[in-house]
Amino acid sequence: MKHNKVKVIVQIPCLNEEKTLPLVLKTIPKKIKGVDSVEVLIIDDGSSDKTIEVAKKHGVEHFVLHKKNMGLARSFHDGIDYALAHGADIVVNTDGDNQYPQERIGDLVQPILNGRAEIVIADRQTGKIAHFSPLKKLLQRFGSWIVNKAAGTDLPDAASGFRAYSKESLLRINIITKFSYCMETIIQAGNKNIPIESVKVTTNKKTRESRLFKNMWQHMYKSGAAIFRSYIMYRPHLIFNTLGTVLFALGLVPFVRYVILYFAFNDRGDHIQSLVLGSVLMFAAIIAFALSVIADLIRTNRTLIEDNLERTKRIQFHAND
Ligand SMILES: Nc1nc2c(ncn2[C@@H]2O[C@H](COP(=O)(O)OP(=O)(O)O)[C@@H](O)[C@H]2O)c(=O)[nH]1
Ligand SMILES: [Mg+2]
Repeated sequence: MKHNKVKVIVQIPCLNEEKTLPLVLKTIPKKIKGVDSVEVLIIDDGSSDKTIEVAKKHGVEHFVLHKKNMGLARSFHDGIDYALAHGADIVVNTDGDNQYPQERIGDLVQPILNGRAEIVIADRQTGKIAHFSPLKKLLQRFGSWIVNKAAGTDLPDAASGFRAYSKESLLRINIITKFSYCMETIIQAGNKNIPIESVKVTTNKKTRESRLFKNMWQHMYKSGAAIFRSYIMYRPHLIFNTLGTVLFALGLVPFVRYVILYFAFNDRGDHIQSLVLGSVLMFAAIIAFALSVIADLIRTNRTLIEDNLERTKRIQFHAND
């Protein structure tokens, strides 16, 4: 990093975390090697408990307040905006339920300070977490595998929310979906060739059930939808051309059958059904190929808009001064 003074802002998105927040705040290091100041930012997403009072009592000076619950992705987005506007060089995200070991924030920011990475993700080593069932562990691995495929990365824990982001990476990433910014940031960063590293950590004891997901199936469904959308955004060719090719091949079968029967066997019988089925499948294939072209055109547009957004953010946050 080229800055003389390095400021780290640790942001904690909170929804009614009065019970566990003191633990989180106490374990955030006051000093980090190579860093000049560590400050804490609470994003309160419409808590109805004493989250804000508790945070103030523990010396937190930065707040983003939502009067109404706006969701985690939006909270993350607003926190980033606030942190960059207040001079953060690195933004660390941790949870309010004390799931993550804040003591390790120093290790999390090192790869950024060394210039090796722009994003560092804590690897919770989910395979070793005692309260995760074997099925949940398997699904975690599968989820990470799909995200890595979409991003072109090789990260062990794609769903971990304990992360450090450099200012540079934050200027280039845009949170779009309402859900699962965790995976979205990886897929975007991977596709933009932003270097990501992971650091092994051990999670703390579970303090309560997840509030983001009622159960594993809901988690899977939502993650699946988010990943699918990312594929359509970043790999539209793969999706639509595969679909088109499969439909085309399927459509060819009844056609070929018809032609062979008609010409080779001179069978002039009732085979119009084959022609109809073949035509329908072929048309579907053409639509898929057309969607591929359209998706590609939209992607070109998005790239231009994103470039514009990055330049705007650089001006807004004085990144070029
Ligand atoms: N801003 C915001 N934060 C939330 C919301 N729901 C949960 N959180 C926070 O997101 C973090 C993770 O939530 P948690 O329930 O532990 O989900 P887990 O990641 O599945 O364990 C915690 O810091 C919560 O306070 C929400 O609706 N809005
Ligand atoms: Mg949690």
